[in-house]
Amino acid sequence: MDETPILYELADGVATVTLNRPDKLNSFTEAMHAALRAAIDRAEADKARALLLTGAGRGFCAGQDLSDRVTSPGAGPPDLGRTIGEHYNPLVRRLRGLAMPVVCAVNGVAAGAGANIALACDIVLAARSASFLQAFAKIGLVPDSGGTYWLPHLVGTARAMGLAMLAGRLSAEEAERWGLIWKAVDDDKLMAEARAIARELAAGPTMALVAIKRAIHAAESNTLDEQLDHERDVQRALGASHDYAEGVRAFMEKRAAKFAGC
Ligand code: T3D
Repeated sequence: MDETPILYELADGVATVTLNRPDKLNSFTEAMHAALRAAIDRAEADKARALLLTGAGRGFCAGQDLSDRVTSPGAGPPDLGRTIGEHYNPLVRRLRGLAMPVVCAVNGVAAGAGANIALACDIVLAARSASFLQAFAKIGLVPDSGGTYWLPHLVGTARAMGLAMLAGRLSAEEAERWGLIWKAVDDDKLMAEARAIARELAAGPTMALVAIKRAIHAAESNTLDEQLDHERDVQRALGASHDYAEGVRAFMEKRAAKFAGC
């Protein structure tokens, strides 16, 4: 049994959450899902202003732990719809909806749901040696955890089809070139760079950062007119925030702003 399938640490307003089943490339068990939910709850209760997600060991996450999916003769098939509905989909929705920026440091291979959970985060950095693998077709499944949504939106239909159907590895550098992730980083600099970005975001105007996240996601389905109206409404609300007043004051006084996140 895993004692601590998820590690949690809070420093400088950043909640760092580490997937911690390194011997199995941090693949998901039900216990790990539960521990991850609890860690995100804790980040919210701690009033963290940014979340940093990464993996322990040489992998980021290899998706579902397939040893939990081996059926014995005579037993019925596993209900994958249940686990997706109870665990993976709520996790993706939570990361996308979380009221703080989410940085993902992909430290090694990200396969299956592991790849798509990384893509659900707001800013994705990957070690140069890391790779992304839509492993699903290799085991007779379709990309889940948002995979069939992220791929065409991020890299276009042709590349989405190739990645999903051929289920080959995409290097971190190619993922950056294709626009799947923000940046590939030298392995030995990954965590320092990811922490620096997370700390910068945690010291930033949280309300505005969360509004940016939501506005950019809204643009995936809005028309230009709807998006212009959305920007007007959000800007009106932000114009009444402490951080906007502080940002303007700091600019006029030629000093760094001290954002409070409200
Ligand atoms: O089921 C549901 O609820 C529906 C939801 C599904 C979501 C999904 O994610 S389905 C897709 C599941 N994931 C995969 O199909 C990926 C399986 N893993 C791999 O293809 C390879 O491990 C990798 C390409 C990711 C990495 O390859 P490599 O050669 O670097 O490492 P390895 O030797 O294959 O793996 C190292 C160990 O981790 C190994 O254990 P061992 O032999 O040393 O004891 C391997 O069995 C284990 N491991 C890796 N991935 C998984 C896993 N064990 C269980 N489940 C895994 N997904």
